[in-house]
Amino acid sequence: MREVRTTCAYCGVGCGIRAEVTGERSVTIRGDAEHPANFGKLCSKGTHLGETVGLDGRLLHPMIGERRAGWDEAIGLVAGKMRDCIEQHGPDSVALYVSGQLLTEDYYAANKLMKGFVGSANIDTNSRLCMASAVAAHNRAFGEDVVPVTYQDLDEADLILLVGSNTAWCHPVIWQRIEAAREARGTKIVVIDPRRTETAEQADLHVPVKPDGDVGLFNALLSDMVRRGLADPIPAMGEHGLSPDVFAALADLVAAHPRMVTVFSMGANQSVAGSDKGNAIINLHLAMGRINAPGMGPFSMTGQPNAMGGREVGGLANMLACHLGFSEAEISDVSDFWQAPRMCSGPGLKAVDLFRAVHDGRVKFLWVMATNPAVSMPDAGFVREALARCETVVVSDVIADTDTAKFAQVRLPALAWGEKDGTVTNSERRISRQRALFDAPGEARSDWAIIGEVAKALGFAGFDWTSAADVFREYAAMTAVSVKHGKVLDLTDRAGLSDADYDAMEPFLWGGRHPMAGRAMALVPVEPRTRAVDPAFPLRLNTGRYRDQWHTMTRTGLSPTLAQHRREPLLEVHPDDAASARIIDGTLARVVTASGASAFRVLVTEAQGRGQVFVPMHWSDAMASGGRGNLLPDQSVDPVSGQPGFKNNACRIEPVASDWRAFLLRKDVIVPDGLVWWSRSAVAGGWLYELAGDGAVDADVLLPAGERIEAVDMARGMRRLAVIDGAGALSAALFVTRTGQLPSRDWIAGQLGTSGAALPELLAARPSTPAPDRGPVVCVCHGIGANQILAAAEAGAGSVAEVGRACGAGTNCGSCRPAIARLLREWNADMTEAAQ
Ligand SMILES: Nc1nc2c(c(=O)[nH]1)N[C@H]1C(S)=C(S)[C@@H](COP(=O)(O)OP(=O)(O)OC[C@H]3O[C@@H](n4cnc5c(=O)[nH]c(N)nc54)[C@H](O)[C@@H]3O)O[C@H]1N2
Ligand SMILES: Nc1nc2c(c(=O)[nH]1)N[C@H]1C(S)=C(S)[C@@H](COP(=O)(O)OP(=O)(O)OC[C@H]3O[C@@H](n4cnc5c(=O)[nH]c(N)nc54)[C@H](O)[C@@H]3O)O[C@H]1N2
Ligand code: SF4
Ligand SMILES: [Mo]
Repeated sequence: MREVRTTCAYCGVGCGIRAEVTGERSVTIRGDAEHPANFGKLCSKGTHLGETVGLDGRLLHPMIGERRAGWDEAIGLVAGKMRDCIEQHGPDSVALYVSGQLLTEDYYAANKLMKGFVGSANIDTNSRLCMASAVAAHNRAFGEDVVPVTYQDLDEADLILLVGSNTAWCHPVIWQRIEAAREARGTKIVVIDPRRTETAEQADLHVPVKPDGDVGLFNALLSDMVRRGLADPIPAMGEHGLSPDVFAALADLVAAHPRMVTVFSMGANQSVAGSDKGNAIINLHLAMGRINAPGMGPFSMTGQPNAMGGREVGGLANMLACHLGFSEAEISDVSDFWQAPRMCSGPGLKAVDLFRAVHDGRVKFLWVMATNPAVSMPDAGFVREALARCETVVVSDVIADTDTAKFAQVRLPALAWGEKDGTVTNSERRISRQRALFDAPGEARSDWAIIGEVAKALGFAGFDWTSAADVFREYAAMTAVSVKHGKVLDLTDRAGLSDADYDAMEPFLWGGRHPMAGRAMALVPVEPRTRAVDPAFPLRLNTGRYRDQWHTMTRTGLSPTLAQHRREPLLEVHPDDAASARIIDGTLARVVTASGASAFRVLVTEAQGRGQVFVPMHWSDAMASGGRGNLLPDQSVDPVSGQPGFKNNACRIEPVASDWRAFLLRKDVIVPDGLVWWSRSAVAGGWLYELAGDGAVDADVLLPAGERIEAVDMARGMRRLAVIDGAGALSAALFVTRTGQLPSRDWIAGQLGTSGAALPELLAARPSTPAPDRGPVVCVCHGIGANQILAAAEAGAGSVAEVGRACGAGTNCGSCRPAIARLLREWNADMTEAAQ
C-alpha cells in the first residue's frame, strides 16, 4: 500500500486528496487534512472517485477509424493532416478545442503549438462556455484576469451573496466552509437564483431574481446604497422586479455588512449579458470600497479543476499566454520567449464561432482534447453537423466512445486522473499537484507528451520536454514576460525548480491574498438588457447541474453510488405550467425550442418559478435517447465574452405518450432501438434501464440469452421476466406495465449477478420478508433513505447533526446535508399542520 497526495479530478474547489493505492487499479480516497482548499473534507463526487478508476470503456490505444494503430502512425497521420491543411488553406484552417480538465502543462503545450508555431490563435476551450464572462469582467475592471479574494475571505465575511450558484451541489466543500462561517460568526447567506435550489433553501434569504435580471438588480442595489450614503455616487440604471419586501431585505443586509463577499458562477456567466453581470457585481464592491481587505470582494468561482490554470497559460482564443494580450509589444515578447517561427497576429475564433467555421468549411482540421462538445456545446445538433462535415477530426480522450469521438477519424488515448502528473489552479489561484497513482494503462500518454510528439513530427523546436516538470519550469520562466508587462501573475521564483522540488511541491497561492490591493481598478457602467419574447415559445428554459453527476457523465456515470441521487434526466416545472401543458409528474414530456427538442421525465415542483423550466446538461447519446439538454439552447452569446446564454432560452413543453413503460436490468451496455424513450444508470454489477415504447414489447431483443422465467400480473397490467444464468444467478430482468405502476427497483437491482434469491421473490421484485422500505436514497455514502431519516425525526432527531447521530446519514462527505435539512423542515411543517 502506498499513499499519494493529489488533487480531486472534478471541480474548481481543488480539494486535496490522500489516496491510498490498494491494488493495481484500486484506491481508497480520503480528504487531505493539510490541504488549504478543503482541510480534509470531500464531497460525494470526490469521495467516490475510486469507483471511476477502472478500465471499463477506456480508450487504451491510438485508433484510426475502428482500426488499432501504433503511436508513430497515428502521430504521423495527425501531423501530416495538419501540415497539409496549413500549406493548402493557411494556419486558420486548423483549430484546437481544449478544456479546463487538462493540466496546466498540457494546456501550455497546446497553446504554444497553435499560437507560436501553427501561427493561428484558433485554439479555444470549453472555458468559453464557463468562465469567459468572468474573465472579460475582470479584464475590464482590473486590467487583468485576477480573482481578488481567496477562500479565507469566505471564512471572514459577515455576508455572502451567492449569485447564480448552486453551491451546495456544485462546490459542496465551499458550501460547507460557508456554513462553518455561519456557525462561527453568524455570517448571513443570500442566494440570488430564479430557482429555489437546495442552496437557496439553506440561505437566510432567497432572492428569486427573474432570468437575467441580475444587472438590473445589482444596479438597483448600487443606487440604493448611494441613496443611503454608503457608495460613491455614480448613475446606474437599475430595475429589479422583485417584491419590495425582498428587495428591502436584501438592501438592508448589504447596507449593514461591510464584510461582504459576492460569489458568482454560471447563473451570472452563462448569459448574453454575462460580462455585464460580472461588472455590475464588481461595481457594487468598488463603489462601496468592499475589496482588498479581509472578508470582502467579488469572487468568481471556477467550475473545472483547471479552468484557472488554462486562463493563466492562455487557453482562450482572445488571450496570449501568461495573461498577455495581442498588443504588438506583447506578441513580440511572447514570440521571442518561444523562439516562435510563426507567431499568430491577433485573436482567434471563440468556441461558438469556431464551430460555425467548422460547419462552413473554413476550419478543416479540428483537434478536440478533454471535452465533449457534441454534448456540451449549445445547439449541439448544429455542432454534430459541423463535426460530421469536418475533413479531419482528432479526439484525445480517456474514454473510447464519447458522443464526440464518434465523429473522429483519429482517437488518441490520454492518461486519466490517477495516471497523469502535473499541476492545476483552483478558484482562489492556488496551484496544486495532481500526482499519478497508477501506471499508464495500455498505450495511453499524457496530453502534453502527445502534443509534443505532433509538434516534433511537424519539425518544430522547443517541444522536447521529457517530464511535466520540464513544461512547468518553462511556463514559470515565461511569467517573466507577464511581469514585464505589469501583470500580477508571477511564478518566476519557481522557474528553477528541480524535479524533486516539483514532485514535492506543496499547494501555493500566486498573487497572495489580495493581489489587486494598490492597483488601478475601474467602474464599468452597465445597463440591463431584455430579450425579445416569442409567443410560440412562452417559457424560459434554464439548464445546469446535478449534485452527483459531472458534465457529460463519461466518468461519474460509471459509479453505482453516484447514480442513486438522480437516475434520470428530469424536466422541473412549476405545478401551474405543468397543468396548462397537461403534463403529469412522473410521466415523460418534451421540451421544444427553435433549435431542437428532447424528452425528459417530469418533476413537478414549486421550487421552479412560474414560466420557467429547468433541465440538466449531463445526459448524452451514450446514456439516454432523451434528456439531451444541449439540443435546446441557441447560439446566442455575450457580445463581449462570446459565452453562450445557456440559462435563458425560449421554449415550450408538451406531453409524450407511450403504450407501455418498463425497466430492464442487464449486466452489459445496450442501445435499445425504436423505443419512445430510454435511459440507463449504473447499478452494482450492471445497468438499470428505464424504457417507454409503443406497440409490442420485444423481450427477445431486450433480454440476453439464458433460462427465462416469466409471470403475468393481470391485476397490475404487468409482465415480469427474469433470466437466470447457468450458475443460478440473476443475469437480467424486465418488468413491463401498460397501465399500472412498476415496483421499486432497489432490491431487484441488488440481486443482479447474485444467486441468493428465490424465483418468486425475483418475480415480485422484493424479498419474501421485506425489509422496511428505506425510500429514495438520500445519503449515498451510507445508503440511507428518506424513510429512515423521517423515522429518525419521528424518534426525536431535530437537527441534521442529530439525524446523523441516529442513523449515520450525512456524516461522511456531507453533500446530502441540505437534503436532510429539507426533509426535516417538511416533516416539521407536516407535524405543525397535523397539530392545527
Ligand atoms: N455536481 C457537479 N458539480 C460541478 C459540475 C458538475 O458537472 N456537477 N461542474 C463544475 C463546473 S465546470 C461548473 S462551471 C460549476 C457550475 O456551478 P453552478 O454555477 O453552481 O451550476 P449551474 O447548475 O450550472 O448553475 C447555477 C445556478 O444558476 C441559476 N441561474 C440560472 N439563470 C440565472 C439568472 O439569470 N440569474 C441568476 N442569478 N441565477 C441564474 C440556475 O438556476 C442554477 O441554480 O460546477 C462545477 N461543479
Ligand atoms: N446546457 C448547458 N450546457 C453546458 C453548461 C450548462 O450549464 N448548461 N455548462 C458548460 C460548462 S460550464 C462546461 S465547463 C462544459 C463542460 O462540458 P465538457 O467539457 O464537454 O464535459 P466533460 O464531460 O467534462 O468532458 C470532458 C471530456 O474529457 C475527457 N477527459 C477527462 N480527463 C481527460 C484527460 O486528462 N485528458 C483527455 N484528453 N481527456 C480527458 C472525458 O472523458 C470527457 O469526454 O459544459 C458546458 N455546457
Ligand atoms: S468539492 Fe467535491 S468535486 Fe469539488 S474538488 Fe472538492 S471533492 Fe472534488
Ligand atoms: Mo464549467
